[in-house]
Amino acid sequence: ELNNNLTHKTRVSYHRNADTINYHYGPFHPMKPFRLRLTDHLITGYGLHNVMDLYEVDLEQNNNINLLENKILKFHSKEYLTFLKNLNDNSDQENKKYLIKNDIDDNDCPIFHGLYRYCLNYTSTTLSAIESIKQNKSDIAINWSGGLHHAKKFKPSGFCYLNDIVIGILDLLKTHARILYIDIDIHHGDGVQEAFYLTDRVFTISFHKYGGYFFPMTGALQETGVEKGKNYCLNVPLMDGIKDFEYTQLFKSIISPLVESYNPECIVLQCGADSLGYDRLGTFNLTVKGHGECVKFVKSLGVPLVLLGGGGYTPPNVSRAWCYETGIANDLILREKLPENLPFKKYYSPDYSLYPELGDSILTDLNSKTFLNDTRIRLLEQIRYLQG
Ligand code: V1P
Ligand code: CA
Ligand code: ZN
Repeated sequence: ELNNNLTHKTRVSYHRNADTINYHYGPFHPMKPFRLRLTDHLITGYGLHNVMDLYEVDLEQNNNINLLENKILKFHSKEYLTFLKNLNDNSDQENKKYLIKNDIDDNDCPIFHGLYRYCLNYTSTTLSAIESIKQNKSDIAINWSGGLHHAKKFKPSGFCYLNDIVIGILDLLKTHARILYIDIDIHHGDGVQEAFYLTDRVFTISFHKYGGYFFPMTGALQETGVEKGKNYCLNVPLMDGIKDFEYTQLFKSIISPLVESYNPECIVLQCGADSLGYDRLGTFNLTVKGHGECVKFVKSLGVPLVLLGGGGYTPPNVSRAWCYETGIANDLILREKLPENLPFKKYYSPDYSLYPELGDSILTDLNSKTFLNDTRIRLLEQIRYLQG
């Protein structure tokens, strides 16, 4: 519930890097760091920067690139980090060799100008958010440029080069005993799941589209962790067209008993916005309000929270969702009418609303009531395996 805490304002910190928004994956690539610029303009347009602690992360001022690289090396291999670091200096032939050897898809993960700096930017911004939670300086820490959940130890995957989530969680494990990772991006959070598959100290759960060769093709209900990590991983495979009511109902009915049983000391929520209707890559039908309802629910659990971005390929909608969710973090319900004098306002036509309705041209919901019910029952069974 909003405004349930009248004695203390929720301490929210907003972590951003002015440089990250300037990078380009290439003209035909769906991942557009420009969406972060739209997001930031909306957030400032609504005045939200005035009610949060602002952290401007700056690599130039931060003379601790060594420290940052040490944290990255807690997950990624030395060889891979060296490859990323020397990319723009290496010969094309040397780069090609690493790509081939490691089966890297350079359509999804192109080598663009300043790639290493881009990676350090979003990763250090996530680490800045993590740090404010570690030091108990905020209740909720936000980095919309983070959440790149597919990156693997040795290689990039699905638009993600460094896995800022894994790197951040590994750092947070120094002070926090149990961390819950929730992923509402339409894609399976495979990189994060894999990194913590053998441990009970990080519980990972991802909601995603599964089936029909949808990237990355993992995330079946049966993937539940191994060894010490057995039962500390959940997957919620869904089909095309799921809508707000069904999604949020399923989300709450799973997350609620999960948090009760696992009792996490911190929650990291990846808020990939490609689960919204009309996403260029996604096939779900969530609205800004439905997507935000998940954030609102997680906030209501009263556990320290890190909010990260992720996917999202229709930039105006991505920025609407992340601005709305920044409002939710601050217990504010933002007026529907977008701010006057908003830069790039034409991108929000024809409605100029923060909460546009989905039109009629949405995909059919292929998730039957029986399918969703069966899925929920199986997931609740898994949760019962956790020690109370
Ligand atoms: O499907 C694939 C590849 C093609 N291979 C045979 C597998 N790649 C997807 C990658 C989606 C990544 C999502 C990242 C995230 O979860 C987190 C940031 O949101 C893909 C798709 C697609 N429709 O699934 N790549 C592209 N489209 C693509 C299109 C144009 C140019 C470059 C990549
Ligand atoms: Ca997901
Ligand atoms: Zn995605």
